[in-house]
Amino acid sequence: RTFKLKIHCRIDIHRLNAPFLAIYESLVPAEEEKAQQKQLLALLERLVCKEWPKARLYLYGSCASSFGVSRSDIDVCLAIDGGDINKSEILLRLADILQSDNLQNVQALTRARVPIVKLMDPVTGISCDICINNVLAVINTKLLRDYAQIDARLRQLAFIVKHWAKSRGVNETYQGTLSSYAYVIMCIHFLQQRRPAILPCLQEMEPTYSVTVDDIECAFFDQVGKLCDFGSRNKETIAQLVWAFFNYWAYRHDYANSVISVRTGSIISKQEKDWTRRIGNDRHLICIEDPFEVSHDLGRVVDKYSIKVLREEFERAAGIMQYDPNPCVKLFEPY
Ligand code: 3AT
Ligand code: MG
Repeated sequence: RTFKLKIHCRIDIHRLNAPFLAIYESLVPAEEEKAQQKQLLALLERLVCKEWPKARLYLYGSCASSFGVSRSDIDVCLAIDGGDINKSEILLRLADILQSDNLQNVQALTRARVPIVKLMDPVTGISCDICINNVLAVINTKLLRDYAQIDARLRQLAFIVKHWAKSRGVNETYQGTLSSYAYVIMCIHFLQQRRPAILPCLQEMEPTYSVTVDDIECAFFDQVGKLCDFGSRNKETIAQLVWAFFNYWAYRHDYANSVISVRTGSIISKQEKDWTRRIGNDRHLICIEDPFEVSHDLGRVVDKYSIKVLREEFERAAGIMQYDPNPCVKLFEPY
């Protein structure tokens, strides 16, 4: 009986590969959009260098990590030297400069957790956030991009998970659900845990890249061209992985005791991290260790209401993948 059920499920799941790949393809940004992003970055570079000749601009976030879907905002980091810089002053000056160059909706958010200037380019319609000296984010972007180059299934899975999370309203940190960055880390962890593994743990390998930022040592193996066969012993397809991902977060993850850790390529205990109880606003109801800022739980935004919403959404998705005849529609239905 079990045998029959398994066969049944496999046939169904293979039938879903083409539609999932089609959804993935429809989300990948066109070359033209990438060119427009570069053009906007070049314009910003010119404006910034006039005022601060030694400053540099870096793209980070999903448009640089290769996890950006079509029409995403771009994230830019202004790197500016000097220990005694006043970020608010620079952001306000930057906002003035941008406004005078006809960029639209320019707003300096100097009190945000990560202070930024927001803007929209009227020529391309692209929106952009500029932060200052957020070097760790530039490095975690590189880590994500390097993982994406090892196995194509990571990018496929992450696009589908992000699309699902946006459609279902569970990609809203201000409402206590998870950031896009957290979802990508969840996908990397998941693919590290498959047997045979689809992704290695780059931070456990001999480092070929190493920088120290804010006293945090960021070191990992980044010659990923040498790893492009890594996942080839695992033949799971994108449809199987989407099914297993939701099943994992619905029924297999131990929310009470476990922390997922891409840094170690494993699961570690909440006890070990002292994440067993609420401290301040960090409730640790779903624990996702940041790969570099190890004291930082990417799930800390989740509260006792939103954890229910999240887990119900994982269960809904797992149920649809298991039983629905047309999961590619139902999964992404607006909530
Ligand atoms: P979208 O495609 O924009 O939804 P994203 O990956 O660009 O996804 P964000 O725009 O929210 O995500 O964030 C931009 C980058 O900032 C991603 C990551 O490098 C960094 N970042 C975001 N949230 C965190 C966090 N909680 N801890 C550390 N770095 C973060
Ligand atoms: Mg972004």
